[in-house]
Amino acid sequence: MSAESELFSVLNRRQQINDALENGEEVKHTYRVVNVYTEFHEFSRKEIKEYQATFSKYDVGNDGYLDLAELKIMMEKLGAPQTHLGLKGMIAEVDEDKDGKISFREFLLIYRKARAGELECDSGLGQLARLTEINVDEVGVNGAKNFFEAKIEQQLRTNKFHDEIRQEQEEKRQCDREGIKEKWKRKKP
Ligand SMILES: [Ca+2]
Ligand SMILES: [Ca+2]
Repeated sequence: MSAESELFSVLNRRQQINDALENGEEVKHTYRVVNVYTEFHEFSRKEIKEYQATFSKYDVGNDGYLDLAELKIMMEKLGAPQTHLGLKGMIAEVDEDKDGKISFREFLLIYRKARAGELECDSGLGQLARLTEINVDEVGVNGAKNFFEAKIEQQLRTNKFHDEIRQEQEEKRQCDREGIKEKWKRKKP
C-alpha cells in the first residue's frame, strides 16, 4: 500500500467512525490480533512450541519477557557470553515495541531473521539462533546434520528465491557445522 492510499484508508476509517458515532451506533474496534502461529507461517506448530520451550527456559522470572539480565545468563549458558553493549544491541535488533526486553513474538523474529540469512553467524543473535536451534546432545552429530539438511530442503521447496536462499543456506550450513563441532568439542574435551 502506498503512503497516500494508506493515509486515505486511515482517514476513511476515521470518517466511518465519526459517522457511526453521530448516528449513535456502537463502534467496533479493529484489534490487531497477535497470533504467532499465523504471523510466523514459516514455522510449524511443533517448531513454535520448541522455541516457546527455549524461551521459557531462559525467562527465569517467568514474566513472558527476556530482559537484559536473563539474556546475559542465557548467552553465558550457551557458551557465547556477550558484553553489556552487545546484549543491548541484541535486544535492540528485535525490540519492535521498544520496551527494552524481548517478548516471545520478538524472540521468534530472531529465528525468522536467522532463516532468512539476515544474521551474521558470529553476531550475538546469530549465535543465539545457532546454539538454540537444535539440541545436539539429544540427536547426535549425524542426526543434527540430517536435521539441518532436511530443513534446508524444506526451505528450498517453499521459497520463491531458490538461488538466493540456497547461497544463504550454504553460509548458514557452514555456521551450523562449526557450531556443532564446537558443541561436540565442548562435550568431549
Ligand atoms: Ca523475564
Ligand atoms: Ca520488546
